[in-house]
Amino acid sequence: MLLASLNPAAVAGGADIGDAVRIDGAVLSRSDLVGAATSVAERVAGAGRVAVLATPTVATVLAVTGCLIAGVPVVPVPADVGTAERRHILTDSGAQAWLGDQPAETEGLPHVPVRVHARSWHRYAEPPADAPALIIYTSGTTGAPKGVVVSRAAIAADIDALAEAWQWSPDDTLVHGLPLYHVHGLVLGLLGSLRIGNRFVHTGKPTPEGYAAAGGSLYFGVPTVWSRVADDRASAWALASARLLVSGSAPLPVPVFDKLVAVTGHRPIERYGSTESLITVSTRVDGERRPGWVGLPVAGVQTRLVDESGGDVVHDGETIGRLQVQGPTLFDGYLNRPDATAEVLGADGWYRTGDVAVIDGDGMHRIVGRESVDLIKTGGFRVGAGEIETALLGHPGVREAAVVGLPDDDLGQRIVAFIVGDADRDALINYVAQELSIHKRPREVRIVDALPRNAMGKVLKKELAQ
Ligand code: MLC
Ligand code: AMP
Repeated sequence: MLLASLNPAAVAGGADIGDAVRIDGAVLSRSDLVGAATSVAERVAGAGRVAVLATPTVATVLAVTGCLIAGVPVVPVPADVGTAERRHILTDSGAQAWLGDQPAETEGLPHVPVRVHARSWHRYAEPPADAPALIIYTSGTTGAPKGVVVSRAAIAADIDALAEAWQWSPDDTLVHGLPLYHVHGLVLGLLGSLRIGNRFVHTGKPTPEGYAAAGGSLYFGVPTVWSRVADDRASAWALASARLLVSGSAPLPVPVFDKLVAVTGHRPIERYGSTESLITVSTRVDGERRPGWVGLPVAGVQTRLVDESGGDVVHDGETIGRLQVQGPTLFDGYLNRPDATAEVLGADGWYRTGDVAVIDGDGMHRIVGRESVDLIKTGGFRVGAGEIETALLGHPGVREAAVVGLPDDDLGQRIVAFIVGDADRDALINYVAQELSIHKRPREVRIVDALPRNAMGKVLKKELAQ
């Protein structure tokens, strides 16, 4: 069973915990979760796909859980989504309804609210393991985001592998304040907790104060969050009593790792993955936690490094290769995009991550960077330069646009747009926030006379980045 801790028999048999989920000021017991989510399941059973505006609320928790009970694939929609991106996700996914919190604009679809106090004790048969659980939209270097089809089996395999690496158990209290529309917050944080059976606390926003007040044993954060925690000594000290701090979704800078050790006493666990592969590499509770390195493949996963012609790259800790991964945690493909799927997922089952890495003689992995400058990681969010450029070109004041990710102490990379045209900088930032999503907005707009281009007319992004 994917959400093993919600097995009605176990809950009825006394395996309930009174505060299984804490979110947005509400508390749900295990029995509340089963009863209310099954009631949601009764209302959506038989639907092809439903969209959930993934705000951090009880409604979102019950909507996602209810769909997983009924075997209805969920399309999580970013809580801060804008107009064009919302329309794209709904059209591309073919979602038939909105479930849970009400979106600003329904795009003509029915909205089904979640009744938090309704209960059903109907018992659904467990859907097939290879059935899709989630369709998570994620950015590529160009074009609109693609829907990554993630199966129930992939989620189960990933959570189990991480539980083994981290000694994650029902005794844990897992705390995070990350978005519930990506792998980190949703798959690992929420679904992980509902599979393992630990208490789950969502802090609303991932603030140092929120983390300090939550009294957890297991904390998840992106590097931006850990950097902010490390700079807040009082909050950081409150995490000293935790069991494990885990960082992922983007590179954890070595100085932040070192500072966390100094202020919390913890050497954080680092783990690496993606929407397409889920989490494939991690340091272990019982293993070395080396700053700047993301660890070993988790149980069931294989990795390899290849050169430009596909040949094996030596594992000497120095020679850089393109990282590929294989195993039970991989996605099924991009929805409606066999072409894009074939580009990254070989017939041999290896997923080409687009990341470049080194592996040392002990199998430890270090992520060196991305193959393409056009995929930006900002605050742990993956954002394609192309989608922002396309959005900006839709503004009447923009003639040319080039977007790059520049190094940023807080966000890792910050989105910077270079514009040829005549427009107000703040208006352009707001325009992207309203069209795509707030977290995809450029943090900075620079108006230039011309973009540097090569003889073929291609923008020289490396020059812009300097
Ligand atoms: C700012 N705001 C605006 C705005 N500018 N609102 C409207 N229009 C504008 N132009 C508002 C926002 O709504 C928000 O309000 C507030 O300003 C701050 O927003 P922000 O600047 O975006 O927040 P920031 O502090 O920069 O966010 C940092 C962060 C965030 C770390 C909290 O980046 C984050 O949550 N990152 C997590 C990403 C993640 O989970 N990635 C996992 C991908 S899965 P208000 O009121 O809402 O605060 C993956 C796999 C794996 O990668 O390996 O894990
Ligand atoms: P996403 O699909 O949003 O999960 O983004 C996946 C990408 O995030 C990966 O391909 C990496 O580029 C990056 N990433 C995730 N975790 C790490 C990590 N621990 N260190 C470095 N990069 C990471």
